[in-house]
Amino acid sequence: MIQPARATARTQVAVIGAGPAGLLLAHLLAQDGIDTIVVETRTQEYVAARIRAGILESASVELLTAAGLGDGIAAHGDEHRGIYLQWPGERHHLDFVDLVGRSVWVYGQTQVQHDLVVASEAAGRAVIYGVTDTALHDLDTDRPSVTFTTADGASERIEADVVVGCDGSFGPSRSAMPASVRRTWERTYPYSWLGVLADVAPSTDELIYGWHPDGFALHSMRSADVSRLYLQVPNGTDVDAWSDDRIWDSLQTRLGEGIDGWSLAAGPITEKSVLPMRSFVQSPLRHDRLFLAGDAAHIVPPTGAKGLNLAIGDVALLAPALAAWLRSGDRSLADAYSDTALRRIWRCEHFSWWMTSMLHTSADPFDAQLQLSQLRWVTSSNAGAAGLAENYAGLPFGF
Ligand code: FAS
Ligand code: PHB
Repeated sequence: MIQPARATARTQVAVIGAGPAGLLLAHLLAQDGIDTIVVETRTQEYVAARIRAGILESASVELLTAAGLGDGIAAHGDEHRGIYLQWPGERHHLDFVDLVGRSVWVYGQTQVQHDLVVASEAAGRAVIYGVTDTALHDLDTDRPSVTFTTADGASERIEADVVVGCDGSFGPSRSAMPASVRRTWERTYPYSWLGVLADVAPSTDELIYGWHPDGFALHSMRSADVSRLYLQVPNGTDVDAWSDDRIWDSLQTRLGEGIDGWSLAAGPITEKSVLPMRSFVQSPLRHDRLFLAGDAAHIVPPTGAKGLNLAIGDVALLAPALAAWLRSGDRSLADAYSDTALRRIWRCEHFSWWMTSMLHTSADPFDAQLQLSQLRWVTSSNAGAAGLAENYAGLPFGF
């Protein structure tokens, strides 16, 4: 059968994935006069509706604000001085502003994604949703390209100077890196998170990370009227095996045991899902004309609230690097991108593993004593608390 001719478009940077990494990269490149086309396999509505991260580091807020994307954060974000760490009978507040001079912000990824889509549409940027068969070609030449099938079945090609994989954990970009140069590290944890969104005012002013013999629990939030909570559950947990009553009872036990005068307000659960816990890094983040950013390059367990912030951090490095290369031929930042990004990635990988290991319980009583000892130290030692604060509140993008 004669293949239909591919319609071909031409741009400077072809971006695969319209999640926060892809749309923020296109936004920042546009501010440097660099043209992009973004292709996305899901619909815009699907991407917008995904319930994911909830915490922005100060550096992320500063970058988004400087890029003209801060109005939503200023109007609806909630600045937090720190978090609570607790175990049965004890709850301790760590004040990041006192400890390291930086705060964090509660502003959901869905809100970040909304702000990026609004900015993208206002600028008339090309984002093609609903594509299939995405494939990357000629990445080791000066004419790399991306081919795909559009939602209405047309075969298309984008020719670019550079291709950036912002296609998350399951996109094609990772494996487009030649096996001869790529290296991966991975750790799967022996537990998952059951996450719920509930139409009820939070029962705390700042996030509570709770160690408990029954398992870890986290009280987060999305607004003054919406709570976001998580429970450690075994891998393979069927979310339907957890009734709303069972969820609220477990959360009350794990977050309230021995905390006099405190109780958890329950309310209608509007979303619940089970999230597996994984650490993953792929190196390098660049080979010839292919770059990786965000979850396409790394995954962290959400305990350290780093996933979205790492994606923003990668793009904060990559956008100026590509702009320098494509506008003035200066490749120095592009050549340094992978090594620079990986330093911060591994710091966040370690912190996310450390928080996860400290707070998630196993059947091993020796582990439990180690965890409680670490929690007592972190909440009573200025040095221990500052170490957690420095990492949670976020290190400079160039770290
Ligand atoms: P994303 O995965 O957001 O975006 C990648 C995009 O590429 C997707 O829209 C995908 O559809 C698209 N794509 C994939 N294959 C493609 C193809 N072949 N062609 C075209 N497009 C393709 N982080 C936290 O900090 N806290 C949390 O609580 C938290 N919860 C999470 C819950 C879940 C279920 C998941 C999956 C992640 C969670 N994360 C959390 C991490 C998350 O926030 C990511 O770090 C963040 O979405 C990273 O953004 P991107 O790199 O843009 O990847
Ligand atoms: C969230 O609000 O979704 C959230 C907050 C902190 C985390 C993980 C998730 O560590």
